[in-house]
Amino acid sequence: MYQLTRNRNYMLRVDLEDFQGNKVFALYSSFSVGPELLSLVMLFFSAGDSLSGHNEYMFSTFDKDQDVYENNCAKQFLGAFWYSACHAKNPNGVYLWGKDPTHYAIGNVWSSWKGYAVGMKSISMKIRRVS
Ligand SMILES: [Ca+2]
Repeated sequence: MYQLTRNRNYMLRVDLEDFQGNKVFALYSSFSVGPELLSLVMLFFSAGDSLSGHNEYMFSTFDKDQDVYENNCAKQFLGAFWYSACHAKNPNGVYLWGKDPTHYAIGNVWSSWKGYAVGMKSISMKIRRVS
C-alpha cells in the first residue's frame, strides 16, 4: 500500500453493509499510507466517521504492536489495523454474523454506525487516484 499511494493522491471510499441489507459509506478526500502510517482527510459519510481518529497511527498486528495502548490492540481485539488505543472500527476483526456482544469490540464493527457489538455483513475499502 505504501508503494501504491506514495507518489500520487488517492481518495478512499469505505462501503458497509449490515445483515438487514442497509448500506452506508464513508468518503475520504485524501488517503495515503506511509511506511505503515495512515493519513487521511474526512470528506463525507453516511456511516459516521470511524476512521479519522486513527489518522497518523501505525498499522499493528498480533506480532507487531505499534499502537499507543499499553497492551496489544491487535491481540485484544483479534484484528489488525491502524489502531490507536484501540479502535472505533475493526474491519479485520472476527466475522460476527451480525449482532454478538459476547466479547467486546472483537468483531468486524464500525462503531459510528452500529456500535461495537454488530458485525458487518461486508466492509470494503477502495481507493481511487485523484491526481
Ligand atoms: Ca501497544
